[in-house]
Amino acid sequence: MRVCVLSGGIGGARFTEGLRSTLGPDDQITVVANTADDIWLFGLKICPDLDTVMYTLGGGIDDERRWGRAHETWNAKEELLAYGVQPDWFGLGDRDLATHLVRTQMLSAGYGLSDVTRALCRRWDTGVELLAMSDDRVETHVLVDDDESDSGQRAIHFQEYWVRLRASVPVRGVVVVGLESATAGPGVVDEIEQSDLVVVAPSNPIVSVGPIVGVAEIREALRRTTAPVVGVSPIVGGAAVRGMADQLLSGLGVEVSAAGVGRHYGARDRGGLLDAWLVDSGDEAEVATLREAGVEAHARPLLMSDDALTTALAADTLEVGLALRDRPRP
Ligand code: FO1
Repeated sequence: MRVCVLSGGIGGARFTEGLRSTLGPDDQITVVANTADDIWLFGLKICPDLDTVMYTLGGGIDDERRWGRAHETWNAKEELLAYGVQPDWFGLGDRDLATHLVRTQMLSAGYGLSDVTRALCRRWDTGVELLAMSDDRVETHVLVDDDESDSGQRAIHFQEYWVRLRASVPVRGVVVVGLESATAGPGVVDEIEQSDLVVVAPSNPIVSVGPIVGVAEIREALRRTTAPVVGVSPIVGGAAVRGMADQLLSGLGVEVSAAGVGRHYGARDRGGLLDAWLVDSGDEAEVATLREAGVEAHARPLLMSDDALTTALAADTLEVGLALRDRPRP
């Protein structure tokens, strides 16, 4: 079986670990990862979501941060601080730096981001194919209040909004720079069209899933594919499991609930993204309102708090997806 996962960083990587445990050696998993989190710092191209997926599936992730490398040291960061160079709020570990050095060196030699990702993954033996949503430069910026500027707002890079400000200021808008002209990364459209199932991972709907489905060719492929598209809610009990999805959703006027995100993605047969939507067992009451919006919802345990639960969630997602595939298409 061929499964294609649309993923951001932490939640999507964890879900894909569960999928890998559920599927067998003859099955194939492709992860299409968000690249709009990417940032150029100190002359290096940093790709947080690609790296979180690669490190997590390759066994190199730091277990409690869920980003960057295990057994990390911070000598280079301390030296940069001593030179007083900015930004000092983004943690670049010594081991992690090697990834960015290799990536930047290959990009400068003319390789595309997807080629670079494939080369880096050879070391990590992730057991999946990891694709960049696009090889073009795409960067999410967040509009925040700024009483110094005459417009009263300014756009800051998502990483500054999240890492420096800890999502502590109101979101007035999100602008994904470069998205309208971005083309799908090599292999992405084929993968979506050839897969037996497409899963929208429990990632941030605004800054992770949003940019991926915002790539026109990807959005069209998702409309066309015969594969069922099943999503897993990143919102459980009205709150984000991790990260800052609630601040971004409410900032953009999307209800912070499994039903709110399901409606935001929309039912595929009404021009949206989803054929089915998994909500947490505790949010069972939202299934009915989702069905009114034409989104077929199923309540399952969504919290991936250990490997067994993560694997069970992946199995549930496959079960819902394959039941859809076997259903005669309208
Ligand atoms: N997240 C933080 O909260 N603090 C950091 O200093 C930080 C550094 C960092 C370096 C490389 C990398 O790949 C990710 C990093 N992240 C950091 C996570 C990053 O902000 C991700 O974009 C988020 O996890 C959201 O996807």
